[in-house]
This record gives sequence, C-alpha cells and structure tokens, in this order.
Amino acid sequence: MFSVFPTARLRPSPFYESAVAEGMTAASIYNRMIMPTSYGNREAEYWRLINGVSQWDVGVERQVQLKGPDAGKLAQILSPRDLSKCKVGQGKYVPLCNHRGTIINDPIVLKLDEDLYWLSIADSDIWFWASALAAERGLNVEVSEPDVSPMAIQGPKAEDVVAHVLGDWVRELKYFWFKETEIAGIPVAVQRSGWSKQGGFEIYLKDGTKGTQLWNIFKEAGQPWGIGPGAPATAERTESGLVSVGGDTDDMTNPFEVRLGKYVDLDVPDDVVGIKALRRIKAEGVARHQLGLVLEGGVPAPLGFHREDILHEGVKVGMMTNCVWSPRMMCNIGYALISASVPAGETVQVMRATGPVLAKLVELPFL
Ligand code: THG
Repeated sequence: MFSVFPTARLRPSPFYESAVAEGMTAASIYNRMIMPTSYGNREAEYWRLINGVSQWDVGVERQVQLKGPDAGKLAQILSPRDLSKCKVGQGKYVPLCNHRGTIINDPIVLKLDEDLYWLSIADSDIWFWASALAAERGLNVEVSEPDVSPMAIQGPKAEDVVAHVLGDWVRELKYFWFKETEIAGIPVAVQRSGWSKQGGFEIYLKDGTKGTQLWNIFKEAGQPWGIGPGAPATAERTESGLVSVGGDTDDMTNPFEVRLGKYVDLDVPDDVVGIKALRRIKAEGVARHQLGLVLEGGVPAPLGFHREDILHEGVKVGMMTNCVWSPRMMCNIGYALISASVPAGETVQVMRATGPVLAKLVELPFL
C-alpha cells in the first residue's frame, strides 16, 4: 500500500477527488499527472468496458492549444498528416514526428476554429516542442496549455448515457467530430473518441473547478446502464491493436513500423517536421514491424517495467513491448517490435523473467 505524496510538480486532474472517492487502487504517471489505472478489480472493469459503460479520468490527456492567425500553419508543420481538409468541429489522429521521422507523440488534433486548435496529447512535452517551432519559424501564434481536461465514457452503452445527459444529437456525431456545449452551465466539448474500440465519447471539461460536479452528473445519469469507474484498459487496447506511444515505441520508431503509416501523407509541404525523413524511410522500406504475439501458458504473466527480448531460430530479432492476459482469448497476448524479415505465422521465443516462452506471431488487431 502506498499513497501519493502531493507536490505542485505532480498535478492532480480535476477528477482526481472523484477517482479517490470511487476507490482508485492503482495509478500511473502521464504528462506529470496521476492517471488512475484501476479501482480494485481489473477483470470486472474490463467486462464493464466490453459489455456496458465505463467512466474514466483521463485528465492526463492535456491539450496543447495553438491560437492566432498562424495556428493552422503551425498545426500542419507539426503534423505529417494532411490537415488542409480538416473542418471546424473535426478531430484527426496524428502521429507527431521529429526531424528523423521518429514518433514523439500521437495526439488527436481538434480544430475548434480557423485560428484555434488543440493537440490532445499522449505522454510527452509537446508544449515545449510546439512553442519552440513557432518561435523558430517566426509564426504569429500563441502556444499554451489551457484548463481543459477530458473524461471518457466508453463502452457499448456509452452513447445511451451521453445522450441521456446531452440529448439525442450526440448519436449523430461522427467519429472524432466534436461539439462545444454546456452541461448544467459547465463548459465542455463533446467528442466521439476514446482510447478503446468499444465506442464512446470524451467530455473535455473547460473549467477545472467543476471536475467533481461533472463526474457526478455522468455517474448519476449512467446508473440505469450500470456505469462504473474504469481506466484505459491494457487488455482491451491490446486486443484492439491500439498503439501506446512511449510503451510500444522506442527512440527510433517511425510510424510505418507500428502500423501508423496510413496517418502519414507524404505530399504535405516540405516544411512539415520530419516529412523528408518519412519520405526516405517509406522509399527505403522499414527494418522493423509490429505484430501480435500469442504466448503459450495459461497463467496471466504481464510485462513489468522492461521490454523482453524476442528470439527467432536462436537469434535476437526484436522485443516484446507489451504483454497482458486477454480475458476474451484466454491467453497472454502482446506486441512484438521485430525485424521485418520475420513474418506473421512464425513461432518465436520470448525471453521472459521466468524463462523462455514460445509465442506465435499474428497480424494486429487480435480482435
Ligand atoms: N483521447 C484524447 N487524447 C488522447 C488520447 C485519446 N491523447 C493521448 C492518446 N489518447 C493518444 N493516442 C491515441 C491513439 C489511438 C487513438 C486515439 C488516440 C485512436 N485510434 C483509432 C485506431 O487506431 O484504430 C482510430 C484512428 C483513426 O482511424 O483515425 O482512436 O484517446 N482526447
């Protein structure tokens, strides 16, 4: 048992008190914030996400706001995905890369207005990166981290809950599109999105003093559908093939290696960071690729702090970046980042802490 030592450096989410009140038992650190990861029964939380509706404190998904006449220009400079046709009210998933074409983050870019964008970021300091690039390129844009914190409502019954709170119009919202509105006077943006493949919405709270109030509105509204607390679920996201940048990637990984090539448009302008490297990588072909691993053994054996080596015919060909028990497949599954010369269908050895384990390579997603 441990508790969090509060410091001004480790920022609580506006939903932190609700998470504690709900009985949070485990947490991780993400964007220098506390991210709840369990409420004591991961298996029950998983099935609630698969069959019902789950409420997540994902306030750690910070927004990097670009505001001003050059906001769109900066958004495109940061994004190797073409944003020229992105409409106000639309979001797009974008792998951000550095000048070597290495993935440094994978935000959802939200276009709130012609001169206003949010990058809803994964776990790295894009605020520094964006403000440095804006200054270096002489752009007229203000880069900031606004008081905006997402809460996710995920699962097959999420739409009913969100429609109950906001009205049936949310049922018409297209994937990654969003709308700014109010809930009991609380300013929010509501988007069809979330880090699961079970469907759902994210409610971006625009007033950090209202976290508990907003949490309780959805908690109460969701009772008829059996809503309960949960968190981004490693088992579900792995089954679904979602990438966790920083976990499944290392400091050399490009988007093509981890199945994100479809979010790269090679004909974006030359001033887009990393695009020249990405064109070269695409032309040369990748050295590694990401596949699924189905491991032998009937006992849950998650990955700890370290990635584990993968051997093929006795030779190290890469690493397992993620491993989790799949309650639907009834086995341990994981991701391999391995030499592109080793295809799906092959059997490999994963060098686990407890000894070598055989695993079969498969295409992603698993389900
Ligand atoms: N929501 C918001 N911000 C976020 C995340 C989120 N920031 C951090 C992190 N998650 C960013 N990473 C992802 C990764 C995958 C997806 C979204 C954010 C995702 N991908 C789908 C897929 O891969 O199948 C769809 C992508 C597409 O087709 O455009 O949803 O969850 N606010």
